[in-house]
Amino acid sequence: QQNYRKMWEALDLDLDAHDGLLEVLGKFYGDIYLSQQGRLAGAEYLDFVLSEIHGLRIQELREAQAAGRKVIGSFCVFVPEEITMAADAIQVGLCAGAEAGTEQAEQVIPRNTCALIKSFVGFKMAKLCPFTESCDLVVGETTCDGKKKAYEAFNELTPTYVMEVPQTKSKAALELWKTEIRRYLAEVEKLTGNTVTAEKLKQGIKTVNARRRVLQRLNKLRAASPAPISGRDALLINQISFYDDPERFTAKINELCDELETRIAEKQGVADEDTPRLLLSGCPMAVPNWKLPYVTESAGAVIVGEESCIGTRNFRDLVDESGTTLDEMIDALAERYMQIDCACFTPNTERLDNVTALAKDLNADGVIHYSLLFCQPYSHESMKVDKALQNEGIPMLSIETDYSMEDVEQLKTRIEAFVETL
Ligand code: BJ8
Repeated sequence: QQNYRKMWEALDLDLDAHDGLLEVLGKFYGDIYLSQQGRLAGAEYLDFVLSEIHGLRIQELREAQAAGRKVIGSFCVFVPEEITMAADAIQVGLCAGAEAGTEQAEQVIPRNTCALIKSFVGFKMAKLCPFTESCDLVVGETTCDGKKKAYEAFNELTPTYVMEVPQTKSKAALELWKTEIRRYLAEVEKLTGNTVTAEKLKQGIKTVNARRRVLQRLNKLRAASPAPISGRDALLINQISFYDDPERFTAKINELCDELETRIAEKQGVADEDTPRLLLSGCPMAVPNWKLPYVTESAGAVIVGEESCIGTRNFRDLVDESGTTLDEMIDALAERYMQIDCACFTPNTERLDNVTALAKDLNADGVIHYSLLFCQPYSHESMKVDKALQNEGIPMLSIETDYSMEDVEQLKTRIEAFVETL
């Protein structure tokens, strides 16, 4: 702790406010995670990573920086980590899952902005996040209007590079995206002083694919009944995948999956076999946003999947590994990323097929659609997702909320009522 304080000081964090944040986080974690019964032995890794969230991992990043490497932060699964890695930089997904610095944030972005955006601007302005403060560059993207405009304000606080994510899936859009990947590649080369070679990019693709594969493995195992892992723990695994070292993460989660396989063979679960199984679908849940999974699992259901960017949207598709030249690999990257079914695209009908297929694959009894308040793209799509699920006879509950705890009781009542109908 003493060493960490020096490190936090060097990062110019607001130490008192940061102490307060760690205290709340620790309490939350205890209530939501450590209180669970029958957790996996492999959850020790999750507890350790979380307990060291602002400690050991930050220290690793600082050491890497001292050795000349760069750290790049992102807020979206469109930022191609393969390229970042190929330039020997480290990419971290920045937390945007807690209410912090809201008042400060509202000085530079409108009040009717979603909680995720307010959170990342607030964390920065309140000097609370050692990840954000460790970044040599932050990479934004033109997805929703809220984020796109928030990056203009963010750039005034810290260097922010913006990738132009297309809004449609046309051929021209794919070509634009290829150009954007090349532009990003040049930017990271400039930042790091390293050249992205075909060999390095191939390695980056393999490392990120391996992480996707282990998350796919976990996802498949969750189809078992009784559910072998809680939705809370599975969400945490997905959240950690954005900032822990990729190779360590992949190895640890593979071990955890081995343990899950044994559990499944022994018909052991975290809930009884007749517990209603729910799929969460919609906006990403960034660390430490555990509110909805906690409320849902306290309302007598178990969560068996997350159709979101901190979930299947991040690992469903792999990059084709057969390319040998830089050009071929960039094409393969562009094609893979353009399969992401984010609600910011129009039209985005593939998401409707993907949600229904996932609900069936995971033997879900129902779906909770989660939109953050003021999130236009996902709120619009909740209606379409509802219709698509209805056609397949799968019930859905639509929830709109933010990060405050004020509506927890109300949410619980609604979810309990929904669960009773299943
Ligand atoms: S690829 S989902 S991570 S953009 S909740 S900020 S959409 S108003 S997060 Fe996303 Fe990339 Fe798409 Fe995924 Fe805007 Fe909505 Fe807020 Fe959102």
